[in-house]
Amino acid sequence: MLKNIVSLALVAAAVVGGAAGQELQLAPRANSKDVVVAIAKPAGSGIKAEVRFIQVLSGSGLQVDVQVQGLTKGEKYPYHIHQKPVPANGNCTATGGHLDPAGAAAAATAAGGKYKCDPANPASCELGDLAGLYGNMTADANGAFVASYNATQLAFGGKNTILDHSVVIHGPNGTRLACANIIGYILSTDQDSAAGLNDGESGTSNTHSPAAPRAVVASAGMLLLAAAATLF
Ligand SMILES: *[C@@H]1O[C@H](CO)[C@@H](O)[C@H](O)[C@H]1NC(C)=O
Ligand SMILES: *[C@@H]1O[C@H](CO)[C@@H](O)[C@H](O)[C@H]1NC(C)=O
Ligand SMILES: *[C@@H]1O[C@H](CO)[C@@H](O)[C@H](O)[C@H]1NC(C)=O
Ligand SMILES: *[C@@H]1O[C@H](CO)[C@@H](O)[C@H](O)[C@H]1NC(C)=O
Ligand SMILES: [Cu+2]
Repeated sequence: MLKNIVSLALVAAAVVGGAAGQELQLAPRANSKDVVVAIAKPAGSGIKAEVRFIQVLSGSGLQVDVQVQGLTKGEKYPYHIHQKPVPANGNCTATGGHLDPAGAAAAATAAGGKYKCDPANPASCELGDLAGLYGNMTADANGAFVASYNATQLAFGGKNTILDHSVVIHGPNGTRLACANIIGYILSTDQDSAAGLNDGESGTSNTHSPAAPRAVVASAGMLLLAAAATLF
């Protein structure tokens, strides 16, 4: 268990250093299972952010690591996972509304009320309402914000998948200041699966010699394969 936490931390550190598609060096892991991560790097309006989603090896959900620079101290910045990807021209308005597969917002409206996320009752919250569930971004004296939490409802597959969606950071008045697509990666110490090919190995055994760990940018389909191979 402790080893898993340590490897996840190392994996996360390794990912930050690398650009998309570039080979990344990973620390040896306690077992040969692939780790699936996804990263969004919203930038704009003087804000630079990185939001990492890391598969939690035990239990459900994703660990979310948020790092932001360029905020104004004293202001509150809501942020969410939005439904649609960011188009090539970077237009944050084109990302549509919040990711809400269970229809929490519609349910609130149908009940005659206004949507309000009560973190004590996650069912009242849109799946993508990260600020509502875990708090707004706020700046320290250096204009930075850091947070880390486990979002048990988020997933890399199924109805609660975050893949093919985007992260949007709003200003205090709701303006969309920065946005980016959520890009998935498979991190593996296994050369075959690092190339996105499921070699059919099951369980925790790995008959491969420990090849140089690699990471690849993954499509949603590849991530689903890897997630399935990891979880079951
Ligand atoms: C941005 O997207 C919105 C919503 O799709 C659209 O109405 C607007 O015209 C777009 N703006 C630009 C500059 O493309
Ligand atoms: C998330 O959950 C995992 C597994 O239980 C745990 O190892 C990790 O420390 C948790 N992360 C946070 C930020 O609470
Ligand atoms: C909202 O705030 C942004 C800065 O966060 C500012 O540029 C914009 O003019 C504001 N919009 C309105 C309608 O006040
Ligand atoms: C988050 O920030 C928004 C915009 O400033 C504000 O309307 C909302 O009340 C804040 N939420 C919390 C829980 O502070
Ligand atoms: Cu939003």
